[in-house]
Amino acid sequence: SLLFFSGAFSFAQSSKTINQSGNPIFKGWYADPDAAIFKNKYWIYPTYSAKYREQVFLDAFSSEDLIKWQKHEHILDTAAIKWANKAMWAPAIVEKDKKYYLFFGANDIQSDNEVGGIGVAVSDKPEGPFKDHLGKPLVDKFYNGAQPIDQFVFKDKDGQYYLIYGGWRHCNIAKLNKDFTGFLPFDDGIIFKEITPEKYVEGPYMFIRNGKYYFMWSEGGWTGPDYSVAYAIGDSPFGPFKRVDKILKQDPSIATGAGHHSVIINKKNDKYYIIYHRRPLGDTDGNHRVTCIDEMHFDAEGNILPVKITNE
Ligand code: FUB
Repeated sequence: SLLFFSGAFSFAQSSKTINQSGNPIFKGWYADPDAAIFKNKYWIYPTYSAKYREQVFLDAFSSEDLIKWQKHEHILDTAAIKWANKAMWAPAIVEKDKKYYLFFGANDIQSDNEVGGIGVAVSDKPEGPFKDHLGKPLVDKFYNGAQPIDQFVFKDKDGQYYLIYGGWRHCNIAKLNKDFTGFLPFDDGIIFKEITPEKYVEGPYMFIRNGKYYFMWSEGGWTGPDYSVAYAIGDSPFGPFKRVDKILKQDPSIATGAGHHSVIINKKNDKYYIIYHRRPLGDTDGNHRVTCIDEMHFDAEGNILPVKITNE
């Protein structure tokens, strides 16, 4: 577990700084956390977990020590994104050429005839304000059956950025162009390559460890107790990815439905942390999701060990 101080929660006087020891790491209903480190600070970009029509903005959180979290309100909202009107989901942040790009889903489109999909916003600072980068979605259709949501931006060893995304049990990877305004075709001319592993539902994530590509995703129904995270290991970002196992799931003594995660790697001490959301025990509101951090360990062969979810 990620325990720096023991004892009860203590909240700092400022309404925007939360000094909280333990999980959840900050107050409020926040899901789908994407974590990053910018200039010696940890940043978390989550979904504001409310009803569809209330999901019209994104907040971010920053911390120097993973204990005191500063809330940055409305770093992006639908006033800046004219084509978006609800369901602003699952941000994915990336820094490139001194700019911060925030990829997000909006409108939860159910067909190619609706307006919405995956958008890109840009700012000079991690706390925003972010502006619409394109004036329209970057992905606005269902390629290979993948709903255009749950984006993750992956930087490969050679510096190439990829968009990995997809709901509705399909996952695509696409090669981003230099200024994130569109995609470059693969050698075979394809733009959206499907890399869906067995049991994949949504929430993809990728990182490299000892030269191997770890691909992780959520399984189960997003409001149910079976919501969880599983993974595969491949030799390239395109796989093939053979599912290894589930590594994050509910614990009936702690919380239910643990999923949609990201990973922080502390290169100084080679520690890995999984940042994810889960639902408090006994709660019946599917949107009551809170953001938590726990440690992630590997065995000698490089397999991810089951994560122990904690209150610490
Ligand atoms: O938060 C909205 C949706 O719920 C996300 O896009 C999914 O991954 C699930 O967490």
